[in-house]
Amino acid sequence: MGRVLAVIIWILALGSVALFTTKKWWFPTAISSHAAALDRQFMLTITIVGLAFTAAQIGLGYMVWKYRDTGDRSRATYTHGSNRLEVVWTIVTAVIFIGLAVMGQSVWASLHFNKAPAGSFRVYVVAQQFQWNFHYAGKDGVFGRTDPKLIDDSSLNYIGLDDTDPNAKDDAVHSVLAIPSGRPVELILRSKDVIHDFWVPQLRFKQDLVPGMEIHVHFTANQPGKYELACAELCGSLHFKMKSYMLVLPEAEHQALVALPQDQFQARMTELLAKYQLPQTGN
Ligand SMILES: [Cu+2]
Repeated sequence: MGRVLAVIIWILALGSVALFTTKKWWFPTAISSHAAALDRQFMLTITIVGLAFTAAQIGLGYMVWKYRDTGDRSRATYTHGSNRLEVVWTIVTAVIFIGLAVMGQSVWASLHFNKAPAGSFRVYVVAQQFQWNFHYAGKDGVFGRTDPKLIDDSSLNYIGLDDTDPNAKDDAVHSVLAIPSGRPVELILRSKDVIHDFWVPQLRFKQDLVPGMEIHVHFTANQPGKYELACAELCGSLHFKMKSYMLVLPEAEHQALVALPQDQFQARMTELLAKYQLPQTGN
């Protein structure tokens, strides 16, 4: 029985590793400028963790095999172990994992902690159960005033935009995120109710939206197209419906879109959504 268990452990371990090494299920093709560095870090981390996992499982199977019940009724012996070994592998493990964490934070921190570059295209993202609202500044590039007291979902004023503010006249609010290709984008993330999470797998970008907080993040997408945008935080009973699209548009097409007045903006967005196709799955 001990041998069977050992072999099962090895098969399960190698099967798990094969799921990753064959890359049958893998990330979609990346479309952001930081993605290469992030994917490199991911590969490094998963390779080191994978090697440690494989070694540990092979060792576990070996112990199960070697110390199986052979029916000779010999008594087990107690050993206290080795303090030196304990210290060595604790330090080695700590160095590896702290090293990976320190290396990994540089890309992440550059997008989450640093200020967005000057000239970034800015969008306010207001999440709510269960939809995305993207607030565009319009032709003047200045956001109209918003006030939580003016929020009225029944009249479609989801973000509380103050119509009396002159800067709000050319603003547009839409459920789809449209950003320029090749130009930095700054998102200012807010939530009206619970924690939501902005996630576009191709962007290699994921960030929570937290009620009461205004979270600034930035990135640059460089591949025009239509991409699925999901809420990646279980935010309520209709969480699964909280999805939308992100359109990455060539700069000129994007500039023309955001300069349109609100009603034409909505119509143009519908056209653009039909014009661009989602990437083929599995790539
Ligand atoms: Cu959500």
